[in-house]
Amino acid sequence: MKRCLSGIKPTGMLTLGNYIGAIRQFVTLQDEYEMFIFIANLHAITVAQDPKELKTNTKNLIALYLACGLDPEKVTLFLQSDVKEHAELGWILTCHSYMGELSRMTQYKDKIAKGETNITAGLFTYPALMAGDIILYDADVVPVGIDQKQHVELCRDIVERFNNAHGDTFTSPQPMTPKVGAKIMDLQDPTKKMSKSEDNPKGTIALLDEPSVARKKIKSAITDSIGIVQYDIENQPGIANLLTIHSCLSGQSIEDIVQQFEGKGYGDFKGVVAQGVFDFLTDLQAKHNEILTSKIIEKTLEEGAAKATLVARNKMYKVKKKLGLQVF
Ligand code: AQP
Repeated sequence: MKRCLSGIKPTGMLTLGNYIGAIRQFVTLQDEYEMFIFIANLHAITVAQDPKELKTNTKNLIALYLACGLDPEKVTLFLQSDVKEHAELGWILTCHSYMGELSRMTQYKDKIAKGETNITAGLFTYPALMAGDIILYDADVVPVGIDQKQHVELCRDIVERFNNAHGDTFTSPQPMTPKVGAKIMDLQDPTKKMSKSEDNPKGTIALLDEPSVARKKIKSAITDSIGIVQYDIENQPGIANLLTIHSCLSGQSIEDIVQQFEGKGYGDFKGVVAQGVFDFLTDLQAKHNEILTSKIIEKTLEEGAAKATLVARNKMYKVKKKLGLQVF
């Protein structure tokens, strides 16, 4: 069985973008692959985190993984920091990455472009840690939203370099992005990605938003003056984004939705999208609350860490031998 790995940072409230671009894929892939899904808490601390909030976000994230349909019987679900080998391999791969390639990574480049000055060394080197996360398990595929594709490509370069230098050691992973929904956009600025650490909550639907608040956010999403419900990402990015959201949540194709709203206005369209989001969140949050009050989170993380550690330790032994770090 081929292996699949991915993770999400517990850096805030998970958004509809995280669900549509990432978690939804994890759920469909869990029957096909041997899956490793983790909570990327070592990545979260590349920017300052309030420890209390980080703990809450971590619990919410694991509960949301489960509420969205990940089955701990099929998937190894774990906390990155519980498996020490992530940090260990991350360091080794940092020593196999070049400053030039790391400085071309979008997150770092964007922060530099915005003139941010308090960028940590961790934020600069985290793509090497991410490469380690993936190849520690010899993952064949990595389901990600489009923003993370670049990091998987970098991982492939590092694997090639490492394997050339030390002999065949790691599997080269393939990024996997969904055909529809690889980049859900901000509702107030549909030219930029919906992000959980966005300052303006109006443009973002958090999975734990009050459903009625989420409904209002959809209804006040920025659109255009063209007035036709059609998929035109360049001239109608707001409508294209709403069509994508509705298609992913309802399972209808974009073409079918466009046909359904022929001759109708944006008000009607937004009303239906908003109701879909409301229903989705209501159902998800009921499951999430049930999971939070059970003991399943603790058990899932404990068992997941034990299973992941077995694989990771075995791999690290081989890596250290190749590098001359393992003497006996
Ligand atoms: N808007 C999005 N549309 C589609 N996919 C998305 N992802 C994130 N936002 C969208 C995908 O979710 C996975 C986990 O992302 P992450 O939290 O580890 O990192 P991120 O991409 O940096 O997500 P955020 O929400 O933007 O976090 P912050 O604000 O903390 O930086 C990834 O597969 C990502 O592609």
